[in-house]
Amino acid sequence: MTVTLTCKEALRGEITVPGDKSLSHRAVILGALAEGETEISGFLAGRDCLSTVNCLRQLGVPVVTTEDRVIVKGVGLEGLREPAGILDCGNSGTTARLLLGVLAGQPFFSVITGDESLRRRPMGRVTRPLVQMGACIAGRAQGRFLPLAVAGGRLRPVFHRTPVASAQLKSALLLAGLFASGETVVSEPEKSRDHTERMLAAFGAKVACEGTTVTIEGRPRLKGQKVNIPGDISSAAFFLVAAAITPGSEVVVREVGVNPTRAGIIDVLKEMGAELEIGGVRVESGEPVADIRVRYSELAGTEISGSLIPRLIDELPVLAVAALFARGKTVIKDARELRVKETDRIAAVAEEVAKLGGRIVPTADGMIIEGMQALAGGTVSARGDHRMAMSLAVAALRAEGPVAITESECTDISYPGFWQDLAGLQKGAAG
Ligand code: SPQ
Repeated sequence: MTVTLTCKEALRGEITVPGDKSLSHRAVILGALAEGETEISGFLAGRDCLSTVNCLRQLGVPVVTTEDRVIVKGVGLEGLREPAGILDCGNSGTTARLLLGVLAGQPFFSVITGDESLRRRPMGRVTRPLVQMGACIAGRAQGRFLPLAVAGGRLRPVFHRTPVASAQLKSALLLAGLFASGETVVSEPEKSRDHTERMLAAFGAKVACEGTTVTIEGRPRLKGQKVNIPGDISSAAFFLVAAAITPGSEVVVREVGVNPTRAGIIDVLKEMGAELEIGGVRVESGEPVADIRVRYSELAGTEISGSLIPRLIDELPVLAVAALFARGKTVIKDARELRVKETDRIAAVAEEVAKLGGRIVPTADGMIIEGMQALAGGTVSARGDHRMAMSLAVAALRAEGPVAITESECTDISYPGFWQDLAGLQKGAAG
């Protein structure tokens, strides 16, 4: 699908974005491993989370979806059954890595795979420690890429120091730790998003967090919960940046998750001079939630590096777009992980923006962007990467001519309804 954006209109109005993707995956997985029912509201019905639901169904977990709720009939830690077919994670790295942690602890055989993009993404960081815990995992390049065959079983707890700050790696090991007797410890170089720890504790697991180290005690009894999932800050990010860089804009995004381990974009946009107001802060299902108001203002370049990176890793492509229109230089570093996402997001954003006449200089672990650039119209490709599609849509709002974005249907992966919501906010300005 190609979407063509033609107008340089401001964005005005209020919006709630779909539920948080990371939380949606975790809620159905923990619901499956718990005893009793888990009732989830705000579940993201995007392609990635539906891949997780389908895999869980194949593992024998009844999951019922109604118009506004997902009900997971938990089977308990011992209740999953051997899948008759291959578990397909589609485009979702979170599904693959978190389920690998679960499958490692099962007394049965399973095969797990994904789409072309996911089959290129690194899995060795997860399979290596799971093998150390006692799982047998075989696959291409010594188990570094999907498809992977897992013969799980009795796991022993480990102390694992992760080479990268990755919530998926940490979560895979914590989930495997549920099936090991004793304490599994995961220590990261920087703190990655802590949704798994928070939700495990809410479901009744014994989890202790100290700095960048998490300890989980194995073999707990998890109890089904009611989980309310807030809007996804990674989806809100597109409208926060779009409003901040488009003259005349004012947008309120309601009920967004603002967990500090995810909300680095708020700090960076404020640092760049954006007019952001955070209101109505409250806690829902153990996660902080707020309403965010943003108005257009002139932005200034900044540096984004170090411990900030895991707090906004998925927002870097759209922040690179913001930097194109800021005064001065923006330097993004320590973000090598961007190269192993759905696409190599450093190369992809630099090459696609270049098609519109913009200049983003890619570096090994980030980007350098001189601000105050002008973009022309043109044709760009989302490359099947949802975050690229939406970042390019934001860039298009400031382009001089029409911008056609090919492969743009991939927004469904994390934000079904994105194009309608964008059009609605543009109409809000027109009306
Ligand atoms: O699930 P997937 O495909 O890996 O999704 C992405 C995204 O842009 O939506 C990354 F491509 O988000 C990851 C994120 O980058 C979701 C995630 C999680 O839910 O735990 C953690 C981050 O990945 P990682 O590798 O740093 O753990």
